Amino acid sequence: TLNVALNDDKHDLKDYQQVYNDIAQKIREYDEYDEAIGFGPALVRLAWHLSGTFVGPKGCPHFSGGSYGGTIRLPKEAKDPANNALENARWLLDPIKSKYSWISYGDLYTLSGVTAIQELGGPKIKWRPGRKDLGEEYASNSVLPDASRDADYVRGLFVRRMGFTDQETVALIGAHALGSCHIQAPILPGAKESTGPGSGYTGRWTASPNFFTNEFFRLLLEDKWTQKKWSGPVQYQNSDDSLMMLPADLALVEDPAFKKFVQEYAKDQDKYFKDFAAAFQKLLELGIDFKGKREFEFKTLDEQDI
Ligand code: DDH
Repeated sequence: TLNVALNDDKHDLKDYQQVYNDIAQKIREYDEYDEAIGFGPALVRLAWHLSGTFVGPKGCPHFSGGSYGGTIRLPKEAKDPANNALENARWLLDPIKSKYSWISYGDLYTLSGVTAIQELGGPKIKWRPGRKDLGEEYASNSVLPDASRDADYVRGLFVRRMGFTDQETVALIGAHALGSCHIQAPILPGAKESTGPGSGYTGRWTASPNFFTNEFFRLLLEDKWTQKKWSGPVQYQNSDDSLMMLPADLALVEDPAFKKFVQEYAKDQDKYFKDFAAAFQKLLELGIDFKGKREFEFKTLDEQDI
């Protein structure tokens, strides 16, 4: 069980906007990273993998995981194979953590996910601070999703274990509009070699992996997905073999209840953005009681003419 007392509000919107801006500048600075996708998608995945360790449900006195303790920085959790390649995202944020030593890892990593979603053209995500760093005894391992599995598994993990609805589950997985799968972790700026293995899957889900869109849903429905012939893990390719899907992605169109939301989001980007924003905030707050705490909403660099 976690100690979920929140840090006092010593910092205001101005302080957190400054951290947001520094993260956003880093995303801009290293736009050539990972075959010109940049660091945005990796930061979204970092926030999700920190938060998605939650074993709930909310209100149950014996829950574990979630973003509160910032535990993905600790060896037990960092070395979970599901977290391969995320050392790169943490590398990007280390100098920001040094500059703003008052911010906890949980707050910094969740804020970086919010920053990336917004800077890549996604919706505004409401965000709340107050997480505190916890030690290795609170770190998780082996609780993040297995990409080779089906709809029942996905529902078991998101709905029964984490307390999301079917609709929120579909909305969250639509984040796969961003980024790509890696056999080897991308090479860091200034480095010669990869930091280590990736997930073992390969390819991008969409043709615009550095823009947050509802493309993932449209492609799921409109392209033709066949099993890729290769020696790697089972994954799917589209008609011209330019894009990919994981088995757990295709589960969203194999299950009728999930598919209903895929169809809705493919048609209606505004609805998708609204639902994603709410579900992503819920993900970042799993297991934490923020009742009555102020929500912050950040301006993008563009909106500040930076
Ligand atoms: Fe994911 N994801 N994800 N994912 N994910 C991968 C990459 C990215 C699964 C598997 C993989 C979510 C849900 C699931 C992002 C966001 C989100 C990769 C490739 C695999 C594998 C990693 C690599 O090789 O570098 C599975 C399985 C699930 C599931 O739900 C069943 C959710 C909910 C999110 C979210 O953000 C809310 C993003 C972004 C990436 C791209 C990362 C990158 O570096 O690029």
